[in-house]
Amino acid sequence: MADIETLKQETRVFNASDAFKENATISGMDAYNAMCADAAQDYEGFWASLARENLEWKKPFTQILDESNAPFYKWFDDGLLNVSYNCLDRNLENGNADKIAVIFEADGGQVTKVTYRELHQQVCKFANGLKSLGIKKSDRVVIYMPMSVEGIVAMQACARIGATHSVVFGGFSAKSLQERIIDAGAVTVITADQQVRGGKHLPLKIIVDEALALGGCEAVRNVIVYQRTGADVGVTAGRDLLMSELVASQSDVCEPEWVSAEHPLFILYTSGSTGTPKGVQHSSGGYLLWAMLTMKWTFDIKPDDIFWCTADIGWVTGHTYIAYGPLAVGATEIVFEGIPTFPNAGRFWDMIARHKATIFYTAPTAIRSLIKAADADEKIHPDRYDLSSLRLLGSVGEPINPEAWMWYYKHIGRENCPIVDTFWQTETGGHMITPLPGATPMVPGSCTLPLPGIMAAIVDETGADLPNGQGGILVVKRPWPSMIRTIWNDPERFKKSYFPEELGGKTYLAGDGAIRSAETGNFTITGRIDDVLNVSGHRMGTMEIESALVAHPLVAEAAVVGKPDETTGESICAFVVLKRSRPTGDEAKQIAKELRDWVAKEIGPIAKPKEIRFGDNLPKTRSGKIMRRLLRLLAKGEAITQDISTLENPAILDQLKDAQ
Ligand code: 6R9
Repeated sequence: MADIETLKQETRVFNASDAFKENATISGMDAYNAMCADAAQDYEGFWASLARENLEWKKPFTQILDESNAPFYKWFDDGLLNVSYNCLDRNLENGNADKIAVIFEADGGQVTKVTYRELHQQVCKFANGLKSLGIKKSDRVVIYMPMSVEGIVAMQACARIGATHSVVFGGFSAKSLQERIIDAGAVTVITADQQVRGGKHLPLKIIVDEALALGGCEAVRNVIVYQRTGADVGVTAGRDLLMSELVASQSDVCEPEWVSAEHPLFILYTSGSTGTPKGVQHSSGGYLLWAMLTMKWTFDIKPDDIFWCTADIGWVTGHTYIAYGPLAVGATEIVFEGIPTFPNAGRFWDMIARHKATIFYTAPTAIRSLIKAADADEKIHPDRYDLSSLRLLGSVGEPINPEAWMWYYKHIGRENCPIVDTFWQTETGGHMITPLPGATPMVPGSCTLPLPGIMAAIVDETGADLPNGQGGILVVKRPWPSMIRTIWNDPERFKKSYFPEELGGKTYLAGDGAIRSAETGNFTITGRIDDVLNVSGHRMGTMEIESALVAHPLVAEAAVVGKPDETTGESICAFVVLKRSRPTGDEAKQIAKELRDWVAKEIGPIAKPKEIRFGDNLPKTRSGKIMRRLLRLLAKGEAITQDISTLENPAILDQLKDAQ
């Protein structure tokens, strides 16, 4: 992985071809600068006209931005609309009824195509089904589903009736699912019997049963099961229903529930630096506006495009760039059930060629692992596939190192596709800092410039602006339409986490460090400034993993740090003190395995520590604080040259030096 010093010295610059530029929605830097100037001159007017042009309102808004209760900002609050209407009905009215909305490819390769008309029907039927169960506006519905058309239908159906969904990634454990069901106060869980990934059938419904059995989920009246594999997963009478039976007798007409632009469309849980995951609450109007604008600005979406975002609907990228954005702009999108390495690591390239994808959006971690795979096996090297349909590439989830960028550019884009390195977060709802493909000169490893109207800046701990060339804290100085509205059930934590008093209480704190180039003003993200890890683009709090470890009967104390990893960006390294004597050799290996499995059960397999090291103690200051900066160095295998005079027990460092 390139470090920040190498990134700062990155001098390569790439531009879109003239042909791309000419046809681009935002063409050339003058156009970009003009939009930024418009936003700066009349901030509210800028967003208001975009919201009028892009969204269809049942009742137009008269208020634009309401800052009276900052930082609980409101946008377009008195306007009424429906997100599902904007994504589906609108396409039936404007000539897209028979256009393919979704090309679904199953793990095993079966392809199903769904038109806008069919998707609309499915959503209306399911929405009526939900209503028949008594689910109504503002109820919360947890969705624990595989990548599927039905998953998108479930989300859209909730939006149609004004229920707030909370999608939980299918890799989370029963315990994580239970915590989210309880926090959201869900009345229904929508799931599938099983999910199919890499040829394996994995449980979903059984995990829902386990989650509900853990207790505290009494608000859940029903579990709706989409039959993906038809496996026998048991039925709890009076509670469980098959999705197919629920929709069978439903009408395909469902009047949308018209809601305020501020109505919570969804809650999505994400990791913070402390405590339990935070339920990030998003709006309807501002959020959908952003999904549409970024489809147009960043992805330059055109009617003939075949758009493919490889994310899972369990993450925010799958919300904005699978479930909502592509549909709201009437695009055709690919939805993929499986994994990039099955049946072999050429799957993505094969799918691009077969479906003639034009825009491809994935994560650096996938790119890095596919580079490795291509190096190891000539037969699945992307050069062997016809990728000529591609015209634009995107990256999301973590910093992309310049070498991976160059490989992506050369071997996937064939030096003919701009790459948009999109920086954003669950909390921001959509892209924030990213090249505009027909305008911004691209620099490998840099997310370049903020979108028009996004007042991103780099400041020090007191909130004072830093000059370009000096690294600091990334903030956004003005509210924007798709920003997080609050943390569900915890407005105080919302204020503390994102609008801290030290920065004046009105500046959004992203939680990332960044630096701007002295020459170009380009932003480069330098990584999280809090205790959040990014493993394969998945966000995880070190505290969450530590709590899971100490919940194991053998563990006395645990500290978790991130370690740079060539493929996954970061990997999890846990330092553990047991209640018994420090294990070594085979016994250490055995206990380490047991702890890994334990964490997988507590949180999910994505949170398994790659490395576990045992000590008699952890390095602590005399006041008893764990010295994490030393643990980070130990994890990296670097020599400790800093002052360790405040360290209570220096001998411990030797013990923790080596992985077991
Ligand atoms: C969309 C998404 C957010 C965190 C964010 C940052 C990292 C995302 C990035 C990036 C550098 C990019 N991140 N995109 N870092 N360059 N293009 O990933 O949301 O899961 O909430 O993660 O991911 O650290 O703060 P989320």
